[in-house]
Amino acid sequence: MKVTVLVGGVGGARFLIGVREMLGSTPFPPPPDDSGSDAVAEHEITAIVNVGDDAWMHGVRICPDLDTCMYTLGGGIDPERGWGRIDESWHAKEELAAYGADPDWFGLGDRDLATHLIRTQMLDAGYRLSDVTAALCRRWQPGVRLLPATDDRHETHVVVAKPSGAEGERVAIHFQEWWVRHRAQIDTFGFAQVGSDDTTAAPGVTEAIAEADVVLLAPSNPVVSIGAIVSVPGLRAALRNTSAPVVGISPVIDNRPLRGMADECLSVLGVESSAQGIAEHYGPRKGNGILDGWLIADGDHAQVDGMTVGSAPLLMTDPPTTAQMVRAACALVGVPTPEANLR
Ligand code: FO1
Repeated sequence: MKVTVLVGGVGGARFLIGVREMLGSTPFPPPPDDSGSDAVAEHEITAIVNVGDDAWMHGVRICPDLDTCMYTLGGGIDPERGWGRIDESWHAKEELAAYGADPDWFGLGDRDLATHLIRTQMLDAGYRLSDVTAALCRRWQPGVRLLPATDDRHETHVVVAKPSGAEGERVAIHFQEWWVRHRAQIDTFGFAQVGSDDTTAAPGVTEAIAEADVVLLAPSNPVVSIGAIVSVPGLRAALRNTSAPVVGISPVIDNRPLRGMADECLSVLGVESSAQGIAEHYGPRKGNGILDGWLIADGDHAQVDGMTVGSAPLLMTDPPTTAQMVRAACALVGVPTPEANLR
């Protein structure tokens, strides 16, 4: 079966672990087909990854959500932080700060820096972000096809009250500055995608949505992760037109996000940070929204006309538990899935 997942951030990466647990690995990058074998793999997992968090810092291109997925699936992630590399050191960051180089608030790890240097060199050489991602995954072998939502610049910037500005003065800052430096604790008025005017979906992205047996929206931040992906021209239409059912997994339990700041982002848009509020925000495909199914945490409640709502335990404690969440999401819309191979 073909499963396509829209993901961002730490929650999204953890969710992909569960999809891979259920279906097994999808070789990525694909092996050179010198084998001539036209054997079609039984299952295929494609992740469409948010690039709204991406930023140029200290002369390198940083892609937090792509790297979080790549490191988490490839076994290189720092599990406590949920981002960056395990066994990390921060000498380059300290040296940059000693020079007074800005920004000094962003955690650039030494091991992580190698990823950004390779990526920056390849981008400078003219490779697209999707090619760069496949090349980096030659080392990490994530077992899931990782596609950036777009190869174009499509950064999330945040409109805030200008720090030490005149009353009512506003300024747009990069999402990373809002998220890391200010921890969202600043008067915030909205989000905007900044980048090229002719942003298009990366190669394979709309096909992965159109040809899927099921499309899943991971329990990622509905605004700056899922929202930033869906804001790529053509993606909302692809979701509304695919023959595959589209199922969202709620990012809240007991109407609170596990980690991250989904509630901060939702409140900026005036959306209630609850299973009900987020369901209405995504909307039913039978209306002008993007969901057919909505899987919420046991104990939470949601009811939206045109949307099939189900509940399950949503705490992603380990891969088999997360795999059960994936099965529950597929079952909600009648998509059969392989049973847990009882070890
Ligand atoms: N998050 C932080 O809270 N503090 C950091 O210093 C930080 C550095 C960082 C470096 C590379 C990277 O890939 C991610 C990093 N993150 C950091 C996480 C990132 O800001 C957010 O988790 C995502 O952008 C939101 O999903």
